[in-house]
Amino acid sequence: MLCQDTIAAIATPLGTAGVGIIRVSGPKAHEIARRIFKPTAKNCPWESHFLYHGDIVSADGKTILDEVLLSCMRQPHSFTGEDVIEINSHGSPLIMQTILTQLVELGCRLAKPGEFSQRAFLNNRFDLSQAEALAAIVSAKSPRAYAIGLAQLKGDLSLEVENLRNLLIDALALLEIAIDFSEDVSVGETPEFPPQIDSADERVRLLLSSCQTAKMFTEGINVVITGKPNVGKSSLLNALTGKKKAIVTDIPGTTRDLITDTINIRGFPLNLVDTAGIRKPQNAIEKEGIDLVWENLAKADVVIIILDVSKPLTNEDKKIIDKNKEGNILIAINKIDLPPSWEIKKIERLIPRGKKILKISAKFGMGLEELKDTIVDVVSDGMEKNTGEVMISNLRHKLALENVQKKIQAAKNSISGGMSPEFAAFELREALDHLDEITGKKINDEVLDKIFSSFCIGK
Ligand SMILES: Nc1nc2c(ncn2[C@@H]2O[C@H](COP(=O)(O)OP(=O)(O)OP(=O)(O)O)[C@@H](O)[C@H]2O)c(=O)[nH]1
Ligand SMILES: [Mg+2]
Repeated sequence: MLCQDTIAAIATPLGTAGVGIIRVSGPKAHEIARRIFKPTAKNCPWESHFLYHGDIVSADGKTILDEVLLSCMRQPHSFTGEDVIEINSHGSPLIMQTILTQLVELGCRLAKPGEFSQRAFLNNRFDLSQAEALAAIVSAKSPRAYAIGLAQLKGDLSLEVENLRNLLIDALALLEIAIDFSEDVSVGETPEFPPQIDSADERVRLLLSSCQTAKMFTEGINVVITGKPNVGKSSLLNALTGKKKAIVTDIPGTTRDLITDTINIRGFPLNLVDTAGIRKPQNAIEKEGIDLVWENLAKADVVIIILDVSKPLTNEDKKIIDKNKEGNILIAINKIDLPPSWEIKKIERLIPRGKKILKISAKFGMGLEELKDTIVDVVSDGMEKNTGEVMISNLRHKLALENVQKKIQAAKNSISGGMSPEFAAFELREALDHLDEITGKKINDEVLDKIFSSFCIGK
């Protein structure tokens, strides 16, 4: 499906850089390139997939705007499947904008966000899940998130969806046969159960079980640091990030706002959140800060509760432990460089068995490596160990798969309930429709527009 209009956009981030890329796609791409580009070589062959050196000139041909490298890719062998040109200009926002303006004057339309990818999808260069993987790669926060996106881009998820489709289609074929012969089945006899339904069900279950792990790799693990004032929460944030992100003083109640930063541990992005110390608030500002802490504790994947070993434990410490102890917590006993004023055994009695207790000195960097490892252990403990398989990292795919699962379940129920095979066939056809939403085989234009509009301009 080739589009009528030719679109153009700056494909690199707007800012100063060595090189910037302006991308043009559509039926007039080459004609426009010939008008705006003066090649250095006398006999420029304008062959596809070659890079040419020359100048970009103004529409009247009188002014040189920049010295560039230009590549042309003829359809269908281009990113979008259309005629494409890419201009590698100098990376000045002013130059790139000037070239883009020229392109528009010569008949290009400014591309909408994600429009190049949308055209690639419409021209079957890849399916929808692969297009989404492209966007995920661009915004990946960790090497593992990148790897998940890359596997999806290479078609791992598309292949798994295809395998699932085949299982459901085979099951449907068996059900159709059963429908044709249903008059021969006597009343009360349960129709044959196509084994492919169970196989498909198991594969969908496995895919869905990867969501939580994938989400942690892509969005990161939310680690909230809590404790009463002055125990060393901000010191820990600074020590873990290696930056002076938060103000550290010996005045209790220093931190009020949430202070966040992300670090990467074993491929997981850890979104660290330093918070206000929890105590009876002394003023309205501190109260707001402490309210924020409780909100964030509810959303945390892991809570680090800090206790100061150099000062006596108080009811505030106990209250913080008590309110969080059922979640994913780990206790960091801080300031171990100072003489202790209580014994660790005291804490063991306050928390459920199996919760981790670590000794650290945020100020002197002691015990931090173990702490980082333990944070990842705490979250990865509950995950299914299927990280080598295809992973689902996109909410839209997850929702579609949940619907597939519901429909498969409905099909199973109807067969085991002795209903006519037509009912199960109906459910499986709906399961197939939901499956096709993932790859975009069956999806309405509005949803498509919405998906692609969340991509970057020039992508
Ligand atoms: N000796 C020692 N002092 C520490 C350690 N960690 C923090 N401190 C000191 O404890 C004081 C409080 O540290 P902060 O990191 O500001 O504590 P906080 O928990 O963020 O305090 P609030 O923001 O007030 O809730 C500062 O004087 C730090 O230098 C440590 O491991 N050893
Ligand atoms: Mg602080």
